Formats: sequence, structure tokens, C-alpha cells
Amino acid sequence: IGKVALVTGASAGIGLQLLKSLTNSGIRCVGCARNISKIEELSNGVIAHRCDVSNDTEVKFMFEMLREKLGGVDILINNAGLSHYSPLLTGSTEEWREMLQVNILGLSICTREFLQQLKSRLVETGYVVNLCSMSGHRVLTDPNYHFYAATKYAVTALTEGLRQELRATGSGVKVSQISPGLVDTEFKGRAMKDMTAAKVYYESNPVLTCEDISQSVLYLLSTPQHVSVHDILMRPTRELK
Ligand code: NJP
Repeated sequence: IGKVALVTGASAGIGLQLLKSLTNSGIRCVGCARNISKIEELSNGVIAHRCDVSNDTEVKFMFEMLREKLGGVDILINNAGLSHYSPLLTGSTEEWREMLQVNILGLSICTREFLQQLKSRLVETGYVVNLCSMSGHRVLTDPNYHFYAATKYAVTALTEGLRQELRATGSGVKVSQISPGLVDTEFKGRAMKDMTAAKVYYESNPVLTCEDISQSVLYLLSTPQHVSVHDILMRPTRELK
């Protein structure tokens, strides 16, 4: 399906791995993030583009630039996301706002602009993959991440909502989400600092790797047009809850 993929939040962790795996599979990749030096270091033809996904103007400009440079984008991987240690009783409004702006608004802005450029190219197929989370399906036992979980519950709603809107308009664009438990990235490192009990558990049990996630994305992209996978929910095998 398609030839050009845009991976958001591609300067670290899962996004950076996605750029490597998708490129190895013959897909032309663009990686965006606010700091693009790690993307620029990849020597595999990936295009690096500086963009804050929560900024409407920057996202619109990115899609215009990609239309001019590459003819457009066929696959959007909404991977950019963040969490703050920010309990509901004492957390800061600024941290909640940032999670809302990136995890929900950024994903929605990128999706809208992606679909509009497909429409303007008269392309009827394409793929949107949203990076959701295990925490978008069940309330975490760690109260410090309830606001983050709320943003990922929103991603679950947006994935299904988008599927329904696309089907209602007769579009052939597919949409899926991936909902992982803990993945070994800098994100995990930051989370572990704040979760003493979980830290002990995860230090002695393997968590998911970025390759596990990129393999799942490649599987989604390999499905035939008549198959719609809604969600890949994946945990480390030894995860307790
Ligand atoms: O995160 P990390 P992961 N505009 O921190 C970028 C979900 N997930 O790879 O802008 C554009 O290593 C940031 O780049 P920069 C998680 O919720 C993870 O682990 O330069 N980009 C960086 O490239 C997220 O949706 C786990 O700072 C922005 C990237 O996002 C996705 O997986 C578990 C941005 C974050 O890299 C990737 O997470 C789970 C902005 N405004 C779900 N703000 C896990 N790791 O355990 C941030 O269930 N970025």
C-alpha cells in the first residue's frame, strides 16, 4: 500500500525504529519531530522535517512541502506522544495541557491534513496507524498516569470515530491502532523514575522492544485492502496486570 510514509515523533524510541524498519521494507519515509538531529543521522534516505505536531501552521506547511517534494503521503503513523508524572489531585495544568495538545490535538491535526492531501490528490486508499497504549483500554493502577491514560482513551475513541467517518464517506483509507504495554524507550526510562514498585518488577522482567512495535506496523500495512484490523493490544508476556 502506497510508497511514502510519514512517522511523527520520529526522533527517538518507537518512531526512530519505525523509520528504520519501514525503510528496510522499501517504503520511502519522512520523519518529523521538534528536534531532528537523530533523524538526520540516519543514512538511509529518510527525509527529516522539523515540526511540532500540535501546531496547525507547521503541520499544514509540512504536508504542502511533502506534496511538492514527494507527490504526497500515503501512510501516516501518528506516533508522537508524551506522558508526565502528573496526578489528578496535584498535577499541573501546563503538563495536562501539553499531553492534550500532543497526544490528542496533534494526532487529530495530522490526521485531518493527511486525509485532505489524499483527497486533493484524488487518492482513495491509504493508512493511518495511531500509537495508542494499554492505558487507553484500562485505568492504570498508578494514579500518576491517569491523565496520560485519559489522552490514550481519547485515541481509542478517535481511531474508531475515524474508521466510522471514513466508511460513511465511502473512503478506502484504513485506520488501526497499536496499544502496547511498556516499551523499552526513553519514555519508559522517564516513567520508571516515578514508579518505585513497577521499577523493581520491570528491572527483572523484559518489556516490549521498539522492533516488536515496528513489526506490528509492518503487519498492519501488509494486510489486504478488505481486512481492517482495529487494534493490536500487546503486553510484555510476564506483565502482571
Ligand atoms: O516515546 P519517546 P516512545 N511534535 O519519548 C516526539 C506511545 N507509548 O517512542 O519533538 C512532534 O522515546 C519526540 O520528539 P521531539 C507513546 O504514548 C509508549 O516510547 O524531538 N513530535 C520523540 O520523537 C507515544 O505516543 C510506551 O521531542 C513530538 C517522540 O515524540 C509513542 O508510543 C507505551 C512532540 C517520543 O519519543 C512513542 O513513544 C505505550 C511534538 N509536539 C505507548 N512531542 C512506552 N514507551 O512504554 C513529542 O503504551 N514528540
